[in-house]
Amino acid sequence: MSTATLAPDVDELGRARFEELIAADEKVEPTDWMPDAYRRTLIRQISQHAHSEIIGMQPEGNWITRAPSLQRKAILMAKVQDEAGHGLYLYSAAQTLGITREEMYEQLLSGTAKYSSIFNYLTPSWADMGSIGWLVDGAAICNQVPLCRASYGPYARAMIRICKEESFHQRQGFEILLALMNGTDEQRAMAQESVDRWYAPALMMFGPPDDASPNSAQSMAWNIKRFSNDELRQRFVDMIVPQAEILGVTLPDPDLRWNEERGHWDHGALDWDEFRAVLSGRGQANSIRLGKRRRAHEDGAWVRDAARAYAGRQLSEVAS
Ligand code: BYC
Repeated sequence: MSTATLAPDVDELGRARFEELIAADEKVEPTDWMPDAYRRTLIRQISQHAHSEIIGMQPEGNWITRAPSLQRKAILMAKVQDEAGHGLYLYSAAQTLGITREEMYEQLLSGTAKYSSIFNYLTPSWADMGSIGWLVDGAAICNQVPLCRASYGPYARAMIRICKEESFHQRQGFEILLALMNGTDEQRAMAQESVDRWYAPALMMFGPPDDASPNSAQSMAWNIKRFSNDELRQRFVDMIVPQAEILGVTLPDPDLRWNEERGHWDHGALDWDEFRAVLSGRGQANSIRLGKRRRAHEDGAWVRDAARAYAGRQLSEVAS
């Protein structure tokens, strides 16, 4: 029998097994057969998530040398290092799908891969470290806890550890803002001004509204996404309204009100033109973020060369 006649049977068996796994809500592992589109979707989402973690080190890295105390500096350094770690777990998870790390870096550096819109905003004040922790990591947790149950095993397992660390990140941000809100009038004004800038961009992190989200339906059918973009955005708003009250900050949304019938907080419309502009490279900091990443990659070339030369020598010693 020729391979040409065998191949469809192998694919059919693989497809049936894949559909069984998805229907039973079990994990798909790297050695399992999977449809090309499922593989491509995962590579897109996981690599973009990894890029977001790596680019996401910059807005906070900007404040490490200017943190207001030794303790704040130590905490911020630990958080930024965690983000590097998250990027590495995620690149490793994506590599199990057959893409190399070099290909992913190339997509990021050439601007063909996206990373989260939120990291294209500037961090001009110390209070932004609080807002990033509270709002950005808070939004990340709402989005990422369901990803711990994503159907692709390596992604789901990476997300479990990431979510544990994100919880600490959110608390440290909340605590920075709480300290400022318990401080002087100037400190309170600094915290409020920062929350005013980060609130809407944080809500946009969840992606376009459901009726403008081309990937959601298929990703939900494959158990990659468990909730829609709007459902998760709603969860986030419901979570932060009482937290804002504890902090004593005002959320900059005149349409924010409790909807008795729905049992949720209604929020105002978001500026999706701004979101699209940021995605197309016209945000406050797109060129700063990518420029810095490209320079870091070039500066690190000697480390990669040295590691390759060392690995080559080890291999030739084993072979001889
Ligand atoms: N920014 O059909 P949709 C962190 C794109 S890092 C940019 O709804 P999907 C942290 C989307 O990719 C957190 N692009 O897509 C790190 C798609 O374009 P493509 C990062 C966005 O994939 C350091 C198009 O819009 N989190 O926490 O079903 C310090 C249509 O969207 C955005 C993740 O990456 C956006 N905000 O759903 C502190 C989570 N939103 O790819 C904190 C994992 C949408 O077709 N990712 N787009 O060209 C996801 O959960 C999903 O990919 C999304 C989008 C919910 C983001």
